[in-house]
Amino acid sequence: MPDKELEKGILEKQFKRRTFLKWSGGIGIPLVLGGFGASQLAGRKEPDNVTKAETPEKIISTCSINNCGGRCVIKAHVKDGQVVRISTDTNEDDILSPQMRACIRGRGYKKILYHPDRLKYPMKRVGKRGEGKFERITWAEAVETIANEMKRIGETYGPESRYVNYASGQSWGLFGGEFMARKLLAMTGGYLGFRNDYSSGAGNVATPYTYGTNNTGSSFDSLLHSKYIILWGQNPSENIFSTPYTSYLREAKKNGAKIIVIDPRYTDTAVAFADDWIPILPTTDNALMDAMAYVMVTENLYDKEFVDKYCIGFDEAHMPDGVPKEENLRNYLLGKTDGIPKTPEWAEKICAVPANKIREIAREYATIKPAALLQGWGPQRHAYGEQIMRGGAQLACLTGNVGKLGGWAAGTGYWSRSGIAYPITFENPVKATIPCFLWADAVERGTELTGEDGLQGTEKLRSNIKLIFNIGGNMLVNQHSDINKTIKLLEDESKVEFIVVSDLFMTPSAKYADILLPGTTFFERWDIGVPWCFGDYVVFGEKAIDPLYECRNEYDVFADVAEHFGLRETFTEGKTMLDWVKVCIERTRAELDPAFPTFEEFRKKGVHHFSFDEPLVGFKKQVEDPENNPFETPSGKIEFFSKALWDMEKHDVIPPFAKYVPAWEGPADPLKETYPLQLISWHYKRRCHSTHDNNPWLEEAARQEMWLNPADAASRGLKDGDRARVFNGRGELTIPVKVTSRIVPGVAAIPQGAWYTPDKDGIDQRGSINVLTAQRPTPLAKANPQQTNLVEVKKA
Ligand SMILES: Nc1nc2c(c(=O)[nH]1)N[C@H]1C(S)=C(S)[C@@H](COP(=O)(O)OP(=O)(O)OC[C@H]3O[C@@H](n4cnc5c(=O)[nH]c(N)nc54)[C@H](O)[C@@H]3O)O[C@H]1N2
Ligand SMILES: Nc1nc2c(c(=O)[nH]1)N[C@H]1C(S)=C(S)[C@@H](COP(=O)(O)OP(=O)(O)OC[C@H]3O[C@@H](n4cnc5c(=O)[nH]c(N)nc54)[C@H](O)[C@@H]3O)O[C@H]1N2
Ligand SMILES: [Mo]
Repeated sequence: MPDKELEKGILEKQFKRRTFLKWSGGIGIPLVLGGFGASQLAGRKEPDNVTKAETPEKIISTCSINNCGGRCVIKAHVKDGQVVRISTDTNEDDILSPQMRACIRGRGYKKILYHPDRLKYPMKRVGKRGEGKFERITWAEAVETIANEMKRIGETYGPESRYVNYASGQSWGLFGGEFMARKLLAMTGGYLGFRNDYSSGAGNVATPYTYGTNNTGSSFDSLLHSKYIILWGQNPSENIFSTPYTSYLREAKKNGAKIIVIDPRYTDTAVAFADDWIPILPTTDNALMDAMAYVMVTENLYDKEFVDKYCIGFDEAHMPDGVPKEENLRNYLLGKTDGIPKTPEWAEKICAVPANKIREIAREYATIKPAALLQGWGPQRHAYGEQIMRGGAQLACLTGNVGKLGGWAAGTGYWSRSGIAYPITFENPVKATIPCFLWADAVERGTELTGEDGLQGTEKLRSNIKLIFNIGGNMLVNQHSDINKTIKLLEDESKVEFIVVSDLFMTPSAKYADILLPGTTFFERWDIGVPWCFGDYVVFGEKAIDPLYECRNEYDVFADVAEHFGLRETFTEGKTMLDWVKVCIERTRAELDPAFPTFEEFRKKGVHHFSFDEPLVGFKKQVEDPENNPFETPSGKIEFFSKALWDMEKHDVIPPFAKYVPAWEGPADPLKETYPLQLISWHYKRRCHSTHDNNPWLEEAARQEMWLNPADAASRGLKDGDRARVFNGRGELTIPVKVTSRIVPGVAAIPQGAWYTPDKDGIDQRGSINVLTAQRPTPLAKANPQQTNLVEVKKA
């Protein structure tokens, strides 16, 4: 059926159904009003005079596996082979097994599933790369071309020339297309691997220098015991780390916890939860942290016993061997090494938080116990993002809140105590890896990369990247930094010689494909939705409808490609996706958790909650019994001072303990005279990155707009709703302005993920922030600094 008609047909059916509901005495209304669960409705009888629908609607429980941190229950109401409506979890909402309610994105997914612009058949590029001209081909031709190019490029340049780009659009199920592409390449000679991610890249590398691990968090139910909670650059009301996280914050608040939000923006989280909002200039958090530590130390509020017993590097008496003893944290704070005491007045000038406020929160955090400092990752997607993650950890230790119920160790904050047995495995014969953020560098100058750049597993690469699989991701163009630079690189067909993209839409990245494949949505396949490590649940993903048009699962496509190498059986192990789902469940029951439901039980329940007797407390055993449980650091202690970092001898940008390092394109950069505003982005409630940018319902719910403080707007003659040009040396975009005192003066914020939509002069018309961001990596982790940008704004 042509798409427009399909969509129209569905709307008509929906309308009929609404009429039906009206007559049937209001079933569904209590859910809209809130407060009533399905159980209250179960006993109701339909009046006899209602006309029955001809084919009954079937409700199928499935799950989105896009890369937000939650997984939720998406109930597809299927009639005549079409999803006519979406509802969500109606189980009783209990704090120990909370409802897995879908948010606006999940509930609005029908507009993606049946979007008229869905890719419908495989295509090959016919114009210049990036021009967006494609021609329909058969699946046989698509598969054969991919197999031939894999072979040709592998034979000409070696396996290190083949790369699967970071792509998170379907990464939280069993069959992420990018993962299946890696298996395919691993089986046929190998590929250049990557390490780390775009999410918490700086933190992932930095935090272990303090604690030996990134597993520094506690389970969210531990927050019910906290008396004071600092959400440092974290916005869970809008960006989902775990579906029920905010339920725990709500309970914590009911229990009397005071909640502080530190963010340049008065976020939805601040609106919903904060007793106090501390606005701050981006990139300057470590100045605030240093001053808080200064107050704790000079007012003798810090937990001396904890610091002496568990930490090294605080003072001369606790320094590692082989380093100058005076280079300790305490001397730095007091100004003994550099002549600058890190007083609140010193910090105020840098971060714009009033000195008295700094004193107040330092005193509160040091004295109200237990207290939890949770760090978001927005603050570490910055030029020196490593510092903020170690800085938060330093404060958690100074206040002695580590290893205690209701405390929190800060840092990256991973925790995990639930899981399933992941059935599909493979090994890449190529051991070389790059940091994921450096893929464009590996296209441009891969053979020149060294260990200094973060190349590992080999001294030198034998080739630049020549082939890219970009599967279920928009990183090729939209989500990576400096779009204008990246597209120039991709347009040069002598550099990357072959690009395969699989997606649902003609995204900015898809335009750069040589072969473009139409993927399926989660409604069209079997799967299991796995939350990020912060979740104690898994969600069943039943196939609700057959794939639309000629859309295909990457698993099946790559099995066909494997066949060209005589490796179909090796790729599939003789299994369909449904078989793998069953294997996963059986192995989870056998190897991990005998109480895990069977396939049919899980399918019926839709969601499985793992249950625990008590909260998980990060570093509990290290703190309760340190002799038998050393930290996983070189010293076995918490390392304020890391000798490993000291030995790198780049103390100005990689200091041995966390401290404020003024950022390039931060508030102290002379470039501010040309580009006076700091520009940050955030993860928006109406999108998962770039996914849903084309969803009309969500555009209505929350449009793409830039936040600007009234003072900055007035000095530029901008009124609320005006269109503005935003530009710097890397690019330019236009976007409507929301003039609001919900953002600190001197800072502009654009929600990340809008689709790059250039006009004929290359000026983005949609507000795609990555035309303005930089490809300069952070010094230690080589991570993405996509929040560190200076720009100017003018009326368009
Ligand atoms: N400026 C700036 N840039 C950022 C960030 C930032 O904060 N600021 N954040 C970074 C972070 S943390 C991340 S994780 C990355 C995310 O960047 P990406 O991993 O690229 O995520 P998405 O943009 O959501 O792209 C997912 C793509 O998959 C497609 N898709 C969705 N579902 C399916 C499916 O089932 N099958 C197939 N075949 N395709 C599907 C969608 O249409 C979409 O095009 O962005 C990074 N970029
Ligand atoms: N709805 C939704 N949920 C999501 C996602 C999504 O795209 N949409 N993406 C998921 C993914 S992959 C990730 S990695 C996470 C991202 O999770 P985070 O990285 O934590 O989210 P962000 O919104 O990028 O940043 C959080 C906050 O940091 C603030 N911030 C920016 N710079 C600074 C600074 O210098 N200092 C301080 N103190 N605050 C600063 C921003 O204003 C923002 O409110 O979210 C996940 N959840
Ligand atoms: Mo992310």
